[in-house]
Amino acid sequence: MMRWPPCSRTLLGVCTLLSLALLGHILLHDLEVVPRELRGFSQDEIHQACQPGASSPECRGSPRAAPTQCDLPPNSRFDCAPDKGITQQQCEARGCCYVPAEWPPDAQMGQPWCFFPTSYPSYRLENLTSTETGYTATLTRAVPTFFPKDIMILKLDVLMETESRLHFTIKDPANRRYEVPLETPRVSSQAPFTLYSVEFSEEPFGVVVRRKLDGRVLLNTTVAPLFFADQFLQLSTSLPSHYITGLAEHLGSLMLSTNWTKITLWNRDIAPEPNVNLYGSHPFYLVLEDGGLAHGVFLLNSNAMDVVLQPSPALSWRSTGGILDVYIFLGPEPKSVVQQYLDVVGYPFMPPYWGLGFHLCRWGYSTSAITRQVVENMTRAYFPLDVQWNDLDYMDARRDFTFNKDHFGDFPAMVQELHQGGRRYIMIVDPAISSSGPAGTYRPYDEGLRRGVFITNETGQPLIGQVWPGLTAFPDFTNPEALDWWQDMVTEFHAQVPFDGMWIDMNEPSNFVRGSVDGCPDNSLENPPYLPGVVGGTLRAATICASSHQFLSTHYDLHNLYGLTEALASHRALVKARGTRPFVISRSTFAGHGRYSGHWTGDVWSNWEQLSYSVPETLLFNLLGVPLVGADICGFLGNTSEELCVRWTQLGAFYPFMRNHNALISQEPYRFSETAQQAMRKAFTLRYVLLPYLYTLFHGAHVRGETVARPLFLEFPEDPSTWTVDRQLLWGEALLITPVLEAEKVEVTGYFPQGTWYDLQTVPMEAFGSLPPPAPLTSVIHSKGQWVTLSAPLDTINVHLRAGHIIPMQGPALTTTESRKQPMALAVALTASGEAQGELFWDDGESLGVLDGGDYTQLIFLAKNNTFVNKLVHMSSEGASLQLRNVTVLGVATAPQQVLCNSVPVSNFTFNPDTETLAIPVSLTMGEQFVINWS
Ligand code: MIG
Repeated sequence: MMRWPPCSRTLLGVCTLLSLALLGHILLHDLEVVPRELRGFSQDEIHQACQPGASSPECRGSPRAAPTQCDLPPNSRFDCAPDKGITQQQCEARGCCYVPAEWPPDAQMGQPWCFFPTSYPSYRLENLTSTETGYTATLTRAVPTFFPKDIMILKLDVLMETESRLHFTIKDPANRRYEVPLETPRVSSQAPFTLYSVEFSEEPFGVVVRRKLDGRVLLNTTVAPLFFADQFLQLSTSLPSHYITGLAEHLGSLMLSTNWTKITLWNRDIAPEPNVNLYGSHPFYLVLEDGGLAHGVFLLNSNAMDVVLQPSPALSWRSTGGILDVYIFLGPEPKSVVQQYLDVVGYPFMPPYWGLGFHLCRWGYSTSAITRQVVENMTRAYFPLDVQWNDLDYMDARRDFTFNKDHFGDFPAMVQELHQGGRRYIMIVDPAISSSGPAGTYRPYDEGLRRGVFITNETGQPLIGQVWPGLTAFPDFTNPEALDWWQDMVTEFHAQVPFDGMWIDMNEPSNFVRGSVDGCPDNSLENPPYLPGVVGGTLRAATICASSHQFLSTHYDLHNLYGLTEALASHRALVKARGTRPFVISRSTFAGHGRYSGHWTGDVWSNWEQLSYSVPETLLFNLLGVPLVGADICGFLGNTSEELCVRWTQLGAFYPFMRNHNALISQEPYRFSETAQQAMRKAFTLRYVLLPYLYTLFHGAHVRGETVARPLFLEFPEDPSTWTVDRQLLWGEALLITPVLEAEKVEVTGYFPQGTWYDLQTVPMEAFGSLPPPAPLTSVIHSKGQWVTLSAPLDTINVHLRAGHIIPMQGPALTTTESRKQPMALAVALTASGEAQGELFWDDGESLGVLDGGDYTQLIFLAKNNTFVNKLVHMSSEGASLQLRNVTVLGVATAPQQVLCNSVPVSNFTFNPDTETLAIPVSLTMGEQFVINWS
């Protein structure tokens, strides 16, 4: 039960309001309750600056801002010239304050010289009324802003949807504007109790959201004026802390800098570098508050936008269209914030088991013979390989749904052979469809034309750009007909080549010419009054014309959804073509992408910097509900070094999606020295041994909205030292991975939260054959919450098992088809009080609908008082027959005299007093209930 908020004197009105609201009697007059110190500015001040009815274009005739209203600390100044650089005169003509300022050290952008006075006009709240779900009100603006087409009357809807989720929208009541076509939960009545309270400021209009528990203000939009013009929407808020993450996709540390940072969301094909708009857009952030509570905010808007962070701290959303559709998630734990966000955008899809194995790809496997050879080389060198890939090389003239009859003449046979070897096959598919051949020669285009699936230009003809096959048209995946057409193309091609998954690239969408081969028209969508900080200085850079037409709206509105909609189309098509769980990996993404597909981080360079950036990127996508993510192992652009490739393979073994891929240069594991290969093999073995645990984590993501790879702060939010850790990752709750991310290092320093951490490599896994013998000493870390320097020779990636957890493991093999038949083992890591718990989810690894059909096995493991048991939550025959051969208990302080398994003495147990490890060979199946105890 949550406590009632403290009713301090200033807040009396609020508490009154809330209590009354609960009783269903809202006194609307009580709403003038935002405490003065929270307000951006007062009513009097507003009247001073801009008399209602004034009409000059720049604050329409307002007098210069009075000097006192300009007396704001630099960090609290909100930019009054977001659209362009302006002179003092122009600034003051806007009714704003002009104060030149130094560029703050280390800031990504300068602080504004022209900023809003406290009195700058905004909207006024009127007619606030209660509804079934919350409140509704009208917002009116008396004075236009300096952007064209202000919407002077708006409708506010506040929906108190769940205990922890508040939702509000601001729209134009007179004209329907574009809204993101994402299916979101509909709620018909107000939550009976909420963790938040909502307050409104009447004039200037603002929303203030507090956490009832401690009264902390999580959102306060009164800090700057609200803008709602046709092509410029701005909503600013204070932030309760400097610890903010999210707002993908960008390259950089996990925590964003509030020292004047701009994040631009406009999906773009570009080799990742810091401070530029990248392939995906996720307008969601998570903030860690003092004490370790957390909240999140999601702006459901897909238009090109900037998000500005400043040191007060505050955040401004600046979007170029759509509506303001805002969700606030109260947590209070960071884990719950992620889950609450995913309740809105969707939980991740469940990948097939084989998708968690190793994937190998290269741009330049130019024939099927070479591709086969690669697979054979992997096997010869004893490297696992689950999925072989091909890049553009397989295609005929780089056209989708074709294959090159000279170089890949036996393509279907090659894929069938992979299947016979227990492997799977994936090939690249680009969205752009070749449009240049004579009619009747290329079915995807002919059919697409006939069915009207392509994005059109101003003349109503398919917009033509240029991508790999030459001239191309772009399917519009927001058109239901295009989904069916795509499904037909996929199914027909699958009937020829029985591929297993799709790699969807170039779906920002990427275009080698700006806009189209005919350029773009000159209109306000192409040249918006506010242009976010996009690379290339125009919306059409590396993509198609913003004003081109799609089924649901203009490309201007839908651009950021291109990858998501193609992922949905591909996911759906694969279900149809194959009838088992789809596997799609996409470059471009949007909020909610994880429902349909995973993501790889694009064209990263083979260098150490990119290696280390891949950790925060992986963590970030997990927070965004896209757990199936990874970078190209050993790097994509440029040439890797052996050492880099070893370290990258070690880290890559802990990417949820593990693929080695490169442009043109060979970097398969077997290319390197025997020493390097040994080191890599060790990492591969760890990966394959841990797959049952990884799969169980994906199940948790799929059914509970959990993360797979997760930042330390998710598990240890109350320890602020964890908040900025982004060179280590956790797998679930139990495994802490501390990779080496720098050249020529044989040690690595990592943060170990308070507790006991067991070096996973001390678990005797001889049973599995291929792991090296236990490493000596330093194996157990008893941490007070501290940085620990670990030994990390080239053949080692440090993996620690957290006390209190039990993980399932399985013998490795060269494919998951084989490893799934191996016996299992359990590692039981006891806390000081001797307890631990864990879980296993198991099914056939690829069928659809196993949860509904009940064809799965779910077990819980519990250890306590020198006793270890399993609990059968759900059983199916597949899981029931899994063999369990080994139980290793870590943290057994005194040598046991006797071990019993189901009351039968185990004679051949071993105990290592140095590592406090008790190894118990058993002969059980997972489907039988067991009790193991030691004394
Ligand atoms: O313009 O298909 O990010 O992984 O190898 C480059 C060729 C197109 C970009 C992808 C990369 C892929 C490459 N593609």
